[in-house]
Amino acid sequence: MLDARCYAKLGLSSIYDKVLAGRRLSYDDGLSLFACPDSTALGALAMHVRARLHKDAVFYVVNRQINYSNICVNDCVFCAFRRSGEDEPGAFVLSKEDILSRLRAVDQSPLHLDEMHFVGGCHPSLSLTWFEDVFRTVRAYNPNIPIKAFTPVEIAHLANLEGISTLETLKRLKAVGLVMMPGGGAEIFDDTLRKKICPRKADAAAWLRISAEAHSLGIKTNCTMLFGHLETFAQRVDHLCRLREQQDQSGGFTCFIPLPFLTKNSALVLPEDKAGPQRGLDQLRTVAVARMMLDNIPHIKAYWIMMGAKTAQTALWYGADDLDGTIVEERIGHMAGAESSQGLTIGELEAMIRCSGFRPVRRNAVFENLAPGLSEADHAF
Ligand code: V47
Repeated sequence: MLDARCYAKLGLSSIYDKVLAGRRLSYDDGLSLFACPDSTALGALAMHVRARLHKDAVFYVVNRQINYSNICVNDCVFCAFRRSGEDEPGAFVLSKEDILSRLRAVDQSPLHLDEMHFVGGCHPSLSLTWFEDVFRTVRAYNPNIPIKAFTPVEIAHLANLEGISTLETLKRLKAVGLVMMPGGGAEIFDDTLRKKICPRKADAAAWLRISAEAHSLGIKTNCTMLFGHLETFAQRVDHLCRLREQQDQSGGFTCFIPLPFLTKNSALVLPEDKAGPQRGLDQLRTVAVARMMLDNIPHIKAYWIMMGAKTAQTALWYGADDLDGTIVEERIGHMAGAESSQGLTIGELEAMIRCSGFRPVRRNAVFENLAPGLSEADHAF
């Protein structure tokens, strides 16, 4: 599969050499990869990197997503989830009791939660104190459920509402149990495009700075890129390079999640040349390029909610090593037309992984392996 002659024909000899030697790819290499017409060749190289890091393991988490509200002061053009106020059809805000009853429902099932993933809009009045109270209530109910919550954008918003620094906000949230932050809100870092698609959101510099602050406190975070909208390949590569640079400095990114833009109910209408059926293959190519460029970020997630289960399975052969989890309930992707189900059982996730030729490994919110002790002999490749 990894035949040097094939990569020479594609003009990718130097990239091939670098990947095999574990050397860093440049910005220009990233552009060459996106320009390469042979997706299988990209996938095979990315697989080499992924196998070196994780052998045949594919990680999943038993989690419960809770979207606390979709009322949001930001007005991102792509977002189908956001509502401007309580009176708008489809707007919701969960009460503390709603949140607890969602957790109880899962907890009373045979599932044993390894992550509560808590995320929503930047609500105009839900305060830091209210969230502290929610987390205390969750921990009083069950102190063993790791809390993953708030993107850097939500942290910036909460700090602003409270009139304190983002670092202080993170410290207060850590004190009430925050162990992990999701990677949303990164969208695309390029300033000009960011101003067009999410003009009111914290900018790229703020997003990166807040991630670094979390890292400095020992809070692990993820990172994302929203792609398949108006961005160019150059803007994607720039986004990946900025994440890689930040990771060199602060080191706390655990997983990168490429999020394919879902178009339904979105005010962002794509031009014809961007909207066609080529989008599926583009997802796989983006996973592969990300795996090769992000040499300092351990995991790449194929988020089955947004990609759909079939593409997510295929992405495992293009460099992804994580599928996220059981989820149970999801709104951001589904309000934008995601055709995936709301949740998957452990059995379904494990079957998805095994049928793709990989070995399922259950992990917790911070990517600790919950089934340690497997020997090298267990690895298929
Ligand atoms: O920031 C919004 C994206 C993100 C659309 O860190 C859309 O483990 C596609 O970041 N089409 C939130 N994407 C979700 C997110 C996430 C999800 C799962 C796991 C993790 C993690 C993070 O969803 C937003 C935005 O980039 N988004 N609208 C849309 N129409």
